[in-house]
Amino acid sequence: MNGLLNGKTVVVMGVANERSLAWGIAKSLHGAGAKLIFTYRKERSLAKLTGLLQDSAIEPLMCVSCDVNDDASIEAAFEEIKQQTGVIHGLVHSVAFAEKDELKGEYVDTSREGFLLAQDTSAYSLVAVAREAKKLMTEGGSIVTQSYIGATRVVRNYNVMGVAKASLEASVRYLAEDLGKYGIRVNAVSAGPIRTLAAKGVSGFNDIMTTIEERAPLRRNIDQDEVGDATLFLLSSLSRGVTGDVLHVDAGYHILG
Ligand code: KAL
Repeated sequence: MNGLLNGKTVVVMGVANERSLAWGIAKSLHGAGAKLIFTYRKERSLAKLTGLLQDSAIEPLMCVSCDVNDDASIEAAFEEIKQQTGVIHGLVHSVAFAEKDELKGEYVDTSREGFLLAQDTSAYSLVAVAREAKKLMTEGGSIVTQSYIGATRVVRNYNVMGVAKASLEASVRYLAEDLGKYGIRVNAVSAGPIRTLAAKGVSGFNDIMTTIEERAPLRRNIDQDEVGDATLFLLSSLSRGVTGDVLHVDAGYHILG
């Protein structure tokens, strides 16, 4: 317990199972003394989350249903959170989705529907939740989302998600400008590849992990706990002068030419 977030309340969106980046983040935030609120979409995720919380002896303030593709659901979730706590200090957005069919082959074949679904779930969702979170961040706050290097470079198969992450990172900058005057900071973590449920069954994932091991400055991959601690830094006052930024937690891979 390092106490960096003592007395702070943080909403964490996107725990699907123990491998989720959001779960690594939740553990770091709990260790820093934060009170945690979780949002989930699928009932299966709630069941997983409840089990994880019990096993780790983490007592959440609440778990609330939130479908980020639906404005009414987002508004209802934050209204429930408001009733429970009044004020929040942090928001972790760790949510993304693209149809499996769009994550292989050529980007040029992306369908209009697939493009819009990826943008809606993975990028617009940050804008929508930031708007609601802002109303509850009356003492200032920090918002952190999760990106990937496919936002700025072409990574095979990432395709429509790369364009969605580019949109997400641009949103981080525009939101940082809008919310800065309220003492609210907005940043992204760009994590190296991690074997999560979202990555499951996607072709080429193993090769990407091997490349990182061979080429990244640290010659290894990174894990959920490292993403958790970097996100903790961005949520805490240690990063009080940082906003609109993308922090790479990728063993240094992004500096390579
Ligand atoms: C180049 C990489 C290899 C993988 C390529 C694409 C990964 C895209 C991530 C995206 C979020 C995955 C999906 O939406 C998968 C979805 O179609 C099917 N899966 C699900 O529905 C599961 C059950 C749920 C939990 O997933 C979601 N999203 O709800 C990128 C790798 C190296 C790095 C990764 C995985 C980056 C990233 O963005 O996650």
